[in-house]
Amino acid sequence: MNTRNEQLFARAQASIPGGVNSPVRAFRSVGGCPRFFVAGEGARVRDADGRQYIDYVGSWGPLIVGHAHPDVVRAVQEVAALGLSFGAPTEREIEMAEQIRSILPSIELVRLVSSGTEATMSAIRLARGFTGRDAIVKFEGCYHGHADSLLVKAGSGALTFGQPSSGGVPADLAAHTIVLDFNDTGQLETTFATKGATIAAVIVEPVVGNMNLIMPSQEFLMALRRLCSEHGTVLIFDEVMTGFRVGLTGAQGLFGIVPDLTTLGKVIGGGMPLGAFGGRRDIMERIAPLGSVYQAGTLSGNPVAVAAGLATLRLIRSPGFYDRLAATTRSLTDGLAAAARKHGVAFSAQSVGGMFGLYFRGTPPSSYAQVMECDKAVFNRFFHAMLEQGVYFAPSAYEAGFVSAAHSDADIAATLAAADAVFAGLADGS
Ligand code: KE4
Repeated sequence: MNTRNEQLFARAQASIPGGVNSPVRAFRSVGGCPRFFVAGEGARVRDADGRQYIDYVGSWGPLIVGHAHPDVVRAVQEVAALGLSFGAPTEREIEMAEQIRSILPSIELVRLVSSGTEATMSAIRLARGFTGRDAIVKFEGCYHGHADSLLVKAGSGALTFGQPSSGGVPADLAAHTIVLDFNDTGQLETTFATKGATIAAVIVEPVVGNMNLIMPSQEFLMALRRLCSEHGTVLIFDEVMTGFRVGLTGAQGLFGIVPDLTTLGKVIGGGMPLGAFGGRRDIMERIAPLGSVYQAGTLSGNPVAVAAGLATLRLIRSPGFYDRLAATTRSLTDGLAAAARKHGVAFSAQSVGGMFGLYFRGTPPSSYAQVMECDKAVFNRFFHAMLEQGVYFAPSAYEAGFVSAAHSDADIAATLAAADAVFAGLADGS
């Protein structure tokens, strides 16, 4: 007898490519049938078969205060009742821009958009317009959304399906994208020594979340900053995932690096469609209507999305929010590593703020090559076994995980109890 999830998946595939509106949701790399969720509350979600899961995806990062937080829902209801969109400026957008600037002082001017992809696509065009150069640098395994220039050796869903370089991207456009190895400072130095004068921008996930969680070396980030300054290259920190996630001031605050531009998304919308890009005034003033670099959006700064974001920012700015979030996340990763060790499973885990990585290798990877050494088959068995136990991790070995303020000690304890049984099963090959 087919489950409701299976019935919905079959129906979805009749009308939607792969049955999903974003590829990584399709369970293609872990196998099996995606769960169709009907409701979320706090740290938990419920699927079409009525099964509940402790959720460590949180819509891929936005739900840092948990599902359906009453303050966020109320803000959305109140603002929606006043009108969903005007295509004209509203005071709330100014408040959001002021909030972002007060939290991230590297941002002097900021433009709101409707997704992380729009933010990074716009930032790349702006850097090219500002410098008059065409080449950009990205790093293998990093994912910055699906703009053409950035779908070259990308991470996340592209990596998950083994198509890191997408079809449909013209070769003479992809030729302007130089792909280097994350954390390889020597290669960076060499590239800038020979091509620095041609490079418009470097775009980087300062803490990588799209080839699983990879931490940067301080040396690498400092070299990035120094080399970009020396060669007049725009340094873009793509903080769509790390912004307000690894700490209130993102990776730039954590590592003390001042980027020229920052891209944001996810948390700033609290689950609603909102992204942003911003940074140095002299660069941002090149954006239309002030400058020659065009960028626009019917729903940019949408009042309802901004209301959800503002309610979320109010909650995350409460005293001790990130200390508690980091402690909860660390108790998860420490507990999982202890359970794996107890059963002799080759496993490691790490966390930063409310974000974590799980690896089926003895130590956390620090490069794309080391990520490729992780045992993906064992991860897939772990993923499904945990799903059966009512714990929902990202359906891909190449994604980071997320904890919310709604995850209680009881949720972590329940997760670790499930993991103990699962690691025991993995150890005896079941
Ligand atoms: P969106 O266009 O999906 O809002 O943002 C693109 C993006 C840009 N930069 C970074 C660092 C990102 O992580 C993302 C999107 N992240 C993925 C999860 N790894 C979104 C999930 C999906 O593609 O469905």
